[in-house]
Amino acid sequence: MDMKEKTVLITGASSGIGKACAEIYAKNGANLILTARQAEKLKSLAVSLEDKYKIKVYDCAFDVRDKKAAEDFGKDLEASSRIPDIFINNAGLAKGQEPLYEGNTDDWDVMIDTNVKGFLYSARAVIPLMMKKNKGSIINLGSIAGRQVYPGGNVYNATKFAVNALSQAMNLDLVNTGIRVCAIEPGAVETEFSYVRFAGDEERAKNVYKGIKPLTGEDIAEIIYFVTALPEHINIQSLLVTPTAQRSATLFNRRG
Ligand code: 8X3
Repeated sequence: MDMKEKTVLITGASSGIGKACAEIYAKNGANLILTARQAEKLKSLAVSLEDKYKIKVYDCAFDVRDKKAAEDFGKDLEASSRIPDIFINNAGLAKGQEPLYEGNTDDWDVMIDTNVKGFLYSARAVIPLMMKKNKGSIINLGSIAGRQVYPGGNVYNATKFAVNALSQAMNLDLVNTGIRVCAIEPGAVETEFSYVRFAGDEERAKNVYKGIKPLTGEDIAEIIYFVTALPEHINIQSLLVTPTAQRSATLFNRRG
């Protein structure tokens, strides 16, 4: 598939897997629509990708938790005829890993509001636009945490189980269209993920990847690119991806 004619929309585009996706599609000549919370960070990414790859980037900073902002974003895209061919519903995060009975309820709100409600608001705003073309690819960022619960994962697990369910639901609801839906479900990917989860505790974050060769955001971006570049009649509905040193949510071969 030639990406040069395609428009790729990425939420949570300013860091981690989202940023790596922006880079790989830009490198292959796609035009981008990028969203994230931090306007300045997003703008500087947009400008650098435009310069480097001579593509068009439309950046729109908003918080996916804000229902009205997500609705306005959809209207803005429609009014300016920016219809995505590929939609990477990526914005999400983990906060904390305490047992449920000690959990921070503010952290729960942030995870549920971002990973479930923000995911849904984004989908509700963008999918109707894609239906105008009646084809395209949706990539939902799930997690191994959406297939297997692990100690302290509780609410984060629940949000990623929701993403898993909603990806399946999207495939059913879009059966009469050419829009295909894939849940990418990574295990250990070394990005800012664990720093955010452990509120900037570097040592705790580093320990997550200790003694293993983790996946990188670029690894996942390559897989996402592959899935969306396949011929239109192929729909990979889900992909569980781990480092070779990880075989379940909790089983690692830590040599280091
Ligand atoms: C990220 C992977 O195992 O930390 O979703 O939940 S894990």
